[in-house]
Amino acid sequence: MMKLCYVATTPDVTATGATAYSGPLEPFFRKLHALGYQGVELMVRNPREVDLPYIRKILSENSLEVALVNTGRVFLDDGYSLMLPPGERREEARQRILALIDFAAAVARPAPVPFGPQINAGLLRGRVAPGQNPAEAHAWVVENLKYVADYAAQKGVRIALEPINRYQSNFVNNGEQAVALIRQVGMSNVGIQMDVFHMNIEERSLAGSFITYRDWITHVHVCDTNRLAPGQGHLDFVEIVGALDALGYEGYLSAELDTPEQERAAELTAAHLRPLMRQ
Ligand code: LER
Ligand code: MN
Repeated sequence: MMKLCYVATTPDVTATGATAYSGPLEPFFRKLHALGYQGVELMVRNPREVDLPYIRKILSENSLEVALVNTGRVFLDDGYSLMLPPGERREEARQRILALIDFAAAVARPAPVPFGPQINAGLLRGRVAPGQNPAEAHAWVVENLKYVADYAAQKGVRIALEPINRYQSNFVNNGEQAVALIRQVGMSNVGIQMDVFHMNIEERSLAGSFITYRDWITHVHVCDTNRLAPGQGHLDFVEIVGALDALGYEGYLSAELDTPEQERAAELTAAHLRPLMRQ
């Protein structure tokens, strides 16, 4: 059975405007549980600044799993990415990502079924800089992704590579490019996270892409065409949820929304999606 979660930042994320709820976590977790959510996706910048026992306590009190640790702020706020060439910054970036993998393994307990603890590599993979040789940038990503995926495999953590639309990234914009990169990396714990916001821009068909990439998909971000709550734009969630259900997808639908009214959006998301999901 598919499950529903919502993205929330941990307090180490201080920048405003994240595509997530930001604020006191305890009342928000209580609200998510009351609305029928089974999990949360934690958007984390530096896990060393996060009070892990406290987060675990409020998760457990509200029967919530951690579906995935989102790493977008690590790139946006600190500039660390998988595209860095050998050197001091790359070493720092690798250490930060290994810390995020340890955090995912420690916070996602019990591990969510069927995919276990995961971190994503969305914006984290970096952007090819003007004048940079794209083939060289690609090679650094393969090398760094292999390195962190190898560590993640030892910790039982999956990495979900998220295709990002062309207006936010110039590297891996669609499922086809994600699969090609995953094949090059050659690690069985690297899969794909599809985000319907990016898919709506880059893929020919939403349902068709879910079918094509079904063997790789371990997490799905949902929002409507305008990145508001499902139901507030013109995506067909009967088709989206129906397609994933028909494929036997049993992972999370995770609401990643761009709105100042995250609490209201959590209500709207549950009201629109829960009736479409088998309970
Ligand atoms: C960014 O647009 C996004 O979709 C995030 O999930 C990236 O980590
Ligand atoms: Mn996303």
